[in-house]
Amino acid sequence: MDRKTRIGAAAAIAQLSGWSAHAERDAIIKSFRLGDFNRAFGFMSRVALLAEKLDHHPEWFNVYDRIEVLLSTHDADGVTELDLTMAKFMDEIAQ
Ligand code: H2B
Repeated sequence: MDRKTRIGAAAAIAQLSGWSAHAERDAIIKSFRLGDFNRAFGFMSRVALLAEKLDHHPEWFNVYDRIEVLLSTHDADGVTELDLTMAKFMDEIAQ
């Protein structure tokens, strides 16, 4: 399947833990709490490198150790395999 084929938020969260479907958009969201700003920024830096590699970029909001993430594929107007890949990577490095 093409990585930009829409799978939808429900299918994505069924394969993840701690992610929710956005109320208005076909998008998945999660709030990460990483303990301090250094860890939060390190997390964002690692995600930024993957985002550039995949040409797929998160929407996020950061205050100190908290990062609110929203993943959706704008070109597909919804959640795709690319969002799933990115969500799994975030979960992996947030440990
Ligand atoms: N990020 C996300 N989340 N969705 C996209 O559809 C997308 C992107 N498209 N990053 C890419 C960039 C596109 O705009 C460029 C031109 O390839």
